[in-house]
Amino acid sequence: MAYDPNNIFARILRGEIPCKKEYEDDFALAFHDINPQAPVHVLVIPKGAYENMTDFAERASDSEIGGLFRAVRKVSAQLGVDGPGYRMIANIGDDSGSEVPHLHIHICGGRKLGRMIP
Ligand code: DGP
Repeated sequence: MAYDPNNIFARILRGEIPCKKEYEDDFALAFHDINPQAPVHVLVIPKGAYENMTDFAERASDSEIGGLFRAVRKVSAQLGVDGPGYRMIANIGDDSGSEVPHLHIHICGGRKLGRMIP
């Protein structure tokens, strides 16, 4: 499926829709989830147009891939969850329940998280 340039996160990247920004650099933007599932719930997205992790792994440059994961690390430190721990989630495809077709890594933490491996 082709990337939809009008998905909600593409519009956030273009500044057409506001977000509560936590972090930004050349490769990534991080903002607070609109419907938080934990005391800390932030989404980290690449600036490039990638639908999900499959698309990203296939088409993104090594710099973009490194940049996204370094941003996750910086955001976790900035939010203070790197010490106590946190969970990264990237939903892919229909079975995962993924809603927004722009790659996003959820960072969830700030409390003890239940086991979630199905
Ligand atoms: P997923 O199910 O993995 O596709 O997660 C999508 C997440 O995006 C979900 O937790 C809610 C969040 N979300 C959806 N629309 C918006 C929005 O307009 N702003 C923000 N900040 N988050 C959004």
